[in-house]
Amino acid sequence: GSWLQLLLMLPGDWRAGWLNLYRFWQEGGLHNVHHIMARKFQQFGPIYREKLGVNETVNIISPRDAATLFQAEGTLPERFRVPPWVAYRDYRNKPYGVLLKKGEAWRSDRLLLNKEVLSPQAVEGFVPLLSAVGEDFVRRARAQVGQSGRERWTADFTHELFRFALESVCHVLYGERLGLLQDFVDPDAQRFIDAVTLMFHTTSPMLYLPPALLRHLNTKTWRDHVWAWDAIFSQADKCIQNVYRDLRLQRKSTTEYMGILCSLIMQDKLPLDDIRASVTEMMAGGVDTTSMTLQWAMFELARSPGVQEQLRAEVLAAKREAAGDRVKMLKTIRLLKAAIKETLRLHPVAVTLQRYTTQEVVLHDYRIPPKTLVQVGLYAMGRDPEVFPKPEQFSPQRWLAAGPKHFQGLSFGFGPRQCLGRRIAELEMQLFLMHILENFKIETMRAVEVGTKFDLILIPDKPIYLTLRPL
Ligand code: HEM
Ligand code: 2DC
Repeated sequence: GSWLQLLLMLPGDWRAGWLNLYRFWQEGGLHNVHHIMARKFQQFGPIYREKLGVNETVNIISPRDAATLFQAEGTLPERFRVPPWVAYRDYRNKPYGVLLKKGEAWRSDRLLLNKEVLSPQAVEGFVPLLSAVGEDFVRRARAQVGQSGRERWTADFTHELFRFALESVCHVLYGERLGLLQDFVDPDAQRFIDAVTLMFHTTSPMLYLPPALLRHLNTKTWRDHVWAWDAIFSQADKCIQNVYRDLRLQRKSTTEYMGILCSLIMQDKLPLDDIRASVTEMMAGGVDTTSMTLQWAMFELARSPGVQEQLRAEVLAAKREAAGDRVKMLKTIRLLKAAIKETLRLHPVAVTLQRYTTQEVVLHDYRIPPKTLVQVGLYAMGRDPEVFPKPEQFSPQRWLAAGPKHFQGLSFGFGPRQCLGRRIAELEMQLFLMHILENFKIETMRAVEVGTKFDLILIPDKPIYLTLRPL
């Protein structure tokens, strides 16, 4: 009774879910989820209730409320399960990986994966693998500079970075190179990249519909979505089969690190189907996320030459001191790490973080009942002047200054359900930027304003042109 009453008091548009969805659609909400949320926080204050289609949520923006939410999440946290992703797996009878699993089944898989993917020991082994891909990018960029005949390389780097990101994640997953930073690009790999982009793109129009309805709809969006996941699963399966075969035929050298998949197979603790499901998710999750973040990072550094110089000085000093030892270098590049955090503050991949409450929580004096879907407006929080003074300023230094940073850096989520690929992503981005800063000046043409578009993940709303100029 009292729960209901308190929920009823929450501000927001939550009475007419379908009408709200219709309005949302009309307003062009599909690609503007982040702007609409920011506006609702302005209109309703730091907590509001909403209903879109079948989805009811309570939305919060302050780090304090986020802390309350996450501290009450328990040992089996659950986030919003993206309906079309669930619907695809049920339709094709594919197993869920950690991304979509729930309860104890999620937890046991996740604990085994954490050891191979997230633990400090495992992660140190990724350094040479990811650094090598960064070096290849530099080599390719130098070749492009040479070909241009103009002492620089100017381009929209989207596709180059997609290939860099897929090459990186596959190197750590499979211990093998795909060769995507060469002139000839394997068409199957390119198809995988296109499929991941299409998969994200076709997810957003179906986000607010129930999974049961989705596969009975024979719309183009659903068919494209199925095509995209099919392409993702079949390409990942090929990579997995290759490794499996090499392992059986003892073609893998046992002296060097052989990759996450090999370790998981040899440990023999997780059934092969579950390994495959989660490795497929990691391969797909490793493309658009890091590449878009790197693109934003280079854009911000191009627009703030002063910050760029500071970072370069830090990286070059670290290199001298560590005599080129990348593991050592990574321990001293504080400002570069802060620059990545700062990039993700302004340009988060995930518009929100979400959790289903398992017990009553009190957020801003409202009692929220169990089983409520609560969303932390990550994009809105990153641009809230109450949380980040002068939010429009790109200032990595703000992360190093004194003062509380409690629940402010949430770009990879929080707790046991946080991003599984976090350490891979961070290392990959740190090493990439280290190599770039050691070799090139990053410039951008004019003061072109680039906005943000929601395409399930947040991406630039227009192409970004960048110039790399050898130092
Ligand atoms: C989950 C962000 C890169 C794989 C998540 C979540 C966020 C996130 C916010 C939800 C966390 C939560 O609910 O608390 C990012 C960002 C990335 C990135 C900002 C890069 C800039 C990657 C990469 C991989 C990956 C490279 C694969 C290697 C996953 C998986 C999950 C996840 C599998 C689901 C984990 C689970 O439910 O147990 N990511 N991600 N992500 N991410 Fe990432
Ligand atoms: C999208 O309202 C908007 O890391 C929804 O690497 C709420 C929501 C739920 C889950 C989020 C999703 C949003 C954005 C993309 C995320 C996803 C969880 C994991 C996924 C943040 C905010 C991502 C990109 C993974 C994707 C792995 C996949 C390709 C197998």
